[in-house]
Amino acid sequence: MSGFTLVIGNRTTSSWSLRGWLALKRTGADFDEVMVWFKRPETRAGIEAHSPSGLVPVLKHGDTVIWETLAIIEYLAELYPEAGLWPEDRAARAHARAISAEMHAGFAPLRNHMPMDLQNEFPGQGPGEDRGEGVAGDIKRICEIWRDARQRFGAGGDFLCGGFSAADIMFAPVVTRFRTYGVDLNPAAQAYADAVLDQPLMREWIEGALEEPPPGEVPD
Ligand SMILES: N[C@@H](CCC(=O)N[C@@H](CS)C(=O)NCC(=O)O)C(=O)O
Repeated sequence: MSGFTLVIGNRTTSSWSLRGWLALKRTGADFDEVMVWFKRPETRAGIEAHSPSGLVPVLKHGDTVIWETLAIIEYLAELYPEAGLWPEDRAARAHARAISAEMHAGFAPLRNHMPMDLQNEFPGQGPGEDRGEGVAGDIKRICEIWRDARQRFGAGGDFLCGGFSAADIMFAPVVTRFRTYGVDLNPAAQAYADAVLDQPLMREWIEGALEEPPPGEVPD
């Protein structure tokens, strides 16, 4: 047992939990999972019992408590360099870190107006539809990021910098949002999105989400 505990929210809607879980699963390490159900009277206390920021995911490793997804990724990348969370090539690694940081810090309109929901699809909300102020710009920038990374660093595989890396982990919830909200993508962006959705760990998370009760209806 490697002594990790990962505290997450429910799989259907917790996009940051998906990122932390993917990063930890990529290391191959065993871990215990603590799930805090969202939208319940006890949710706040449940998260605050583990998280100094009041947010999940949180990674616990012995006495070490790590919150903030990028810090979790960096911690795991140091412990498990062989997991390839960051690309080996320095330029690709810098690029992967830049786009991961951009994802982490930005795209508030997309997050607010297109929340992750792995149990539902909202068809008919095509590109001409009004998704909310700023969302179209976010989608455009994300597609640029994907195209640029794929062109410059993606030759070795199907993902942004070739192999499945932390950059793909950071964009994975966005891929699901594009599917949920029926965003039309150009063929290259769609091929990338399909590769992410077909990644085995992504499939495992989504299968778990589909087995959950609908958000708001949680088991006693
Ligand atoms: N900046 C944080 C964001 C974490 C975050 O926003 N987590 C959401 C879930 S996806 C949360 O814990 N929300 C608590 C709540 O809704 O009560 C990170 O990188 O981990």
